[in-house]
Amino acid sequence: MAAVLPSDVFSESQLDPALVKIADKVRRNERITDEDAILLFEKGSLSFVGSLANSIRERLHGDTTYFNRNFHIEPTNVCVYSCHFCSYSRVYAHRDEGWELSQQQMMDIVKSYDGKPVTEVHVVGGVHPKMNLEFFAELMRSIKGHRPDLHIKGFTAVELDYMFRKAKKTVEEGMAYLHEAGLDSLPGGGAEIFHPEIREQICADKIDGTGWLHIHETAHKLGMNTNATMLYGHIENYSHRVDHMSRLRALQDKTGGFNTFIPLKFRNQQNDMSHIKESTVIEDMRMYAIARIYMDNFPHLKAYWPMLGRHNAQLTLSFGVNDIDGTIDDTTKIYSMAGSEEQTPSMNTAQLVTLIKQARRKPVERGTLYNVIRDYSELDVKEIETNPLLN
Ligand code: V47
Ligand code: SF4
Repeated sequence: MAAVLPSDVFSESQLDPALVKIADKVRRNERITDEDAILLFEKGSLSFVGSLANSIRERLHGDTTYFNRNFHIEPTNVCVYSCHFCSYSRVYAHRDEGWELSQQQMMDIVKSYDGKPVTEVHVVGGVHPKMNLEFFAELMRSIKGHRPDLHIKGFTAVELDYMFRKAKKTVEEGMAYLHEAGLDSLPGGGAEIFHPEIREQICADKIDGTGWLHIHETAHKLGMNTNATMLYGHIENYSHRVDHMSRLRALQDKTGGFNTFIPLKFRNQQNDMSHIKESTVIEDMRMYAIARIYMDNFPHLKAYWPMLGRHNAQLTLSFGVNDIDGTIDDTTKIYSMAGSEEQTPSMNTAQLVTLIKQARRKPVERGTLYNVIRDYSELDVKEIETNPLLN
């Protein structure tokens, strides 16, 4: 698909002059300011921001759309924290209503993928007071001992902060220890909204924004890549979103260690914030588009389909997104419990490839660090379905 520049689509005489200036910056490949981003949120129509974002996406990646083959391990949903948006966790006193996996049970999950072409395990869960640094270092060693080539993307900054403090280690010491044990990279969770005005209302008791950024910076210094998320569409306003993205963009300027930015749509089922209406699909697409325009130093923008639903994730491919995460294989509960359309999130390779091809994009399987594993654009879906190495 050829990149369509905004000037081809809009009659600029009808546009707010400030929006025209932003379009010019994008055309010249210049960074937009925080004020520009707020203006885009306030005044940029879906087609305006979408066309700008699409031109950036096509400049960076052409039609390439990445996915990976992965599964999750969620060691527990017992959590010492009580984030109001969380539908998933159970307090320690009610742990009988939740789950706590043993090392053996987690290794059984890993072993159930023996012979299957997955490349990544994503380990994420609640913050359990008894699952400590040593417990997780042992898990890392066992996974690597069993399957050394499996990339371990694990633990939000929230989980890491708790386990390092409990083990009386500095962030530097704790991170180096887990990395040595086998942890390869960090997922982007726990970021929510950094601004204290919002963070104190939705997740006051866990690590603050500065602490989250410090943990990711430390990982980057050790040569590990990480992701970053933002939980949007609840009580925050546009300036809180821009503040959040601005802190991430500044850290990325410093370290270059982030791979992908993942806006996460707030889902409102079975949590303390259920009275808040969810964002509309139009607002979701505008969010992705503005993220692509503003986060100029993030190579990738991901739509996480188990949370957004596969059809809306497909739509984001026209609004700046170039990655839709992975096969998942029904191994995560965070989003089904929060009311996502995806109650048993699982897509095989053929389904992911079809989803991407229907959007007229080029499906490419990647490793966690965006190394290309296979280009599926020329492969027929039947061929994928019948080849056990491909599906
Ligand atoms: O930090 C919790 C979010 C995150 C809700 O890095 C909710 O590749 C919406 O970060 N509505 C954890 N979101 C998951 C995460 C993630 C997922 C997939 C890929 C990657 C990656 C990271 O889930 C939490 C929180 O922001 N979350 N509850 C909810 N009701
Ligand atoms: Fe615990 Fe994470 Fe849920 Fe917060 S979002 S309560 S830290 S599991």
